[in-house]
Amino acid sequence: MLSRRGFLDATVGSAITVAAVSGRTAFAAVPEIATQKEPATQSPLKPHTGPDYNPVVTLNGWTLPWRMNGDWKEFHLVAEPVVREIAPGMKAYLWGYNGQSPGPTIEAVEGDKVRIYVTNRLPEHTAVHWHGQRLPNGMDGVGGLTQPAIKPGQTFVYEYQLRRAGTFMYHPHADEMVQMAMGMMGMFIVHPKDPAERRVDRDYCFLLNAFDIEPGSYVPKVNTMLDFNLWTWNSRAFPGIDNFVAGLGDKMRMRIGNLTMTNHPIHIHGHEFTVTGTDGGWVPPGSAWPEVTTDIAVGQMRSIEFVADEPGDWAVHCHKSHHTMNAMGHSVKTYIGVKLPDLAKRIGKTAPGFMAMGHQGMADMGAMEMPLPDNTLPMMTGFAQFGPVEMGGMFSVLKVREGLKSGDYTDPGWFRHPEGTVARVVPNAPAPQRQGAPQDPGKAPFKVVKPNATKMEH
Ligand SMILES: [Cu+2]
Repeated sequence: MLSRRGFLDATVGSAITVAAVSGRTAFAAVPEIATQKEPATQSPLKPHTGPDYNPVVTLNGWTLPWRMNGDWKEFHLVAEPVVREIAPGMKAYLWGYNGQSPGPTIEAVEGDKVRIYVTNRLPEHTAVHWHGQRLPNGMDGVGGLTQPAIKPGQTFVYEYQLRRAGTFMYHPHADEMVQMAMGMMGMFIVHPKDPAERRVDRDYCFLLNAFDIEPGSYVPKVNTMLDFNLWTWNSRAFPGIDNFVAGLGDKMRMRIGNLTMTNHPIHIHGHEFTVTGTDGGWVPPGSAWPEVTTDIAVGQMRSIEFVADEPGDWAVHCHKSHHTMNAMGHSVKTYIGVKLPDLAKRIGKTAPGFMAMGHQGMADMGAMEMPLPDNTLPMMTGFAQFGPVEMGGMFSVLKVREGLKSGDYTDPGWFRHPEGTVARVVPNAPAPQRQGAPQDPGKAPFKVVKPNATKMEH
């Protein structure tokens, strides 16, 4: 979780380590390298050059610093192996940029001339594609097609002018399946030239990504096509994903890009939003459409906006329920309808120590402290003020609070509900017996279908 201290540190710049800069090297041919290893959301980077804009907040991430060189805005990306904490209790050995996966968010303004240096510290060649940008063909970053691959140890430079505002991404177009499965990706935000255009109070961005990491291991399986077991936002899984903090009445934006191999219906509780941006840029205001769930297909970007007008702790999640669980759930059998204590007793005779779970659906997994292999995450996890949340993966909380200062992203704790506004138990209400309900599946008046043996499809 984001701590106030973490934020203050980031504000004064100490959380970002910049390679030692002397007066002589400050304007060397290649800009210094900024690195970030902290998994907490870092303070947005206020513009120190050019027109004003309200900077984005990268969920569990950070923004790449830049320098001006004449009228060019210069950035330096370093493709390299990184260690990313997916959530407390699990680390992954990934590939990313500047110390982290995803890489830092690149942020600039419509009309800016950008010069982006890319240094390759990977054990293999790479190239960077600027997904969604309009640019000269030779700057498009497709290895072999528009440029030679960047070999290990080489530094390439990309130069182009940002022609339109919007939400974009960057990722390799070289050994793509491996490099994306290893976590190489980042966001690229271009603000409108006019600071008043499309302005919001809080502007969050994150990428949808996924990994296949065997419990107990650290390196993603790079040839997995669909059957991933860790569904993440910016390479973090719940409860490792920071909250979206909102002041009551704030105009909110979430910019979401999908670099997984499947679609994700992203759902926000308690509010309706409008889709204000797509891959193609801004949706004209009269055409923005209202939703509470928006499906984001592979390779797409969506910008959604709403007014945070309902105080509370509101769930924000992918609506595919197997995307709100973590690695340890993927091989759990269905025990619904099985009298587990009996089964456990029988198995226990031959396999001492056998633990049965799941006779209340799978809720036991959330409440129980299950023994886990080293370095993995329980399927359903996380606690809130009323008990286990029983979630994992692509899940977070939108915390809307009255009286937050603008720019304060500190976790405000759990919501204090006004009296009488929480669903409650009805005392002394016996559950009525169902009439004629079959107690034994053997006597069921319907055909018992054999469980489907096919693999779960993601
Ligand atoms: Cu999903």
